[in-house]
Amino acid sequence: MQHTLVIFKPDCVQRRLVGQILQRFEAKGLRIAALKMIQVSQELAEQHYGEHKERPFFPGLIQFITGGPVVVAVLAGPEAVSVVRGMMGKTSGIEAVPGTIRGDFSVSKQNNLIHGSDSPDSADREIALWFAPQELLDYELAGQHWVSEA
Ligand code: 3AN
Repeated sequence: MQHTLVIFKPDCVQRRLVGQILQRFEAKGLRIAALKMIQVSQELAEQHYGEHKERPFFPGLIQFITGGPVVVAVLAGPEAVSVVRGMMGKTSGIEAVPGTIRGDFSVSKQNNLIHGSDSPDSADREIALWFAPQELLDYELAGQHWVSEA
């Protein structure tokens, strides 16, 4: 069982797509382990996107992610990191394949609706950045054995 961090970015909230996209993850069989809406601070944004600090799009990215409220979640399931990445599609909504979230809802590189951790190590780092340990809930879903083996 793996955990991954998903951010429903400000464009997702503003376009009223949070419910629809969260629904895809639930329908897939992932469990919501944590969920909240927050206004991202400059500091959290810079920490989260630290690896892109030198990139030309960094200032715009920070402005974008702090530009309105986000919904942030921890999703749990077998291979949750790669399952979510696959469902997201390529970074650019223009290149993302139809059927993926970005392929279906985005035509932008920056305004691509959601973030998902890109590796289990990133997931650990990001979950610790966005959530306090007590915000993650460990519970059983009814009928889970009909969804997955683990
Ligand atoms: P992903 O979200 O697919 O893992 P990353 O980690 O390469 O993509 O980039 C992080 C975020 O930076 C993207 N989600 C997107 O919002 C923004 N971004 C990436 N590349 C560009 C770009 N060329 N121009 C503008 N924004 C970008």
